[in-house]
Amino acid sequence: MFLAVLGGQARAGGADFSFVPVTTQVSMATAAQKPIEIKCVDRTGKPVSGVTITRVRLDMAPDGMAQHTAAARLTPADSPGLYRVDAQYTMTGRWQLSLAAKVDGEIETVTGKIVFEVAP
Ligand SMILES: [Cu+2]
Repeated sequence: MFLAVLGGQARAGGADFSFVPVTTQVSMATAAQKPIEIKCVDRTGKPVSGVTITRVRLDMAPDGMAQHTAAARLTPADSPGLYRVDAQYTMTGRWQLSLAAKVDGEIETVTGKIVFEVAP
């Protein structure tokens, strides 16, 4: 019994969690009121609580502008694993959010990339 539990934990890893977008489009004009939201989920798609975001990068790599960055701040929203992404977008097009996080009970760092569209 004890060994079986250890075996299960050994197979778990950072890849057991992922970041997914709740919305994939945001308007530059209303981004402050209606920001992009993302959530951290487990393999079954269930939202995960106990997430600490450790790194955030926002850039336009999907449109060939990896050097075009913007500051981004993730704020926990009102349900587990859900975050709103506050950013000052300076251009329409596709933006990529690169994330690293720690999840309670998981030793490995969880990473993820989310691409979304910024419309006028
Ligand atoms: Cu750009």
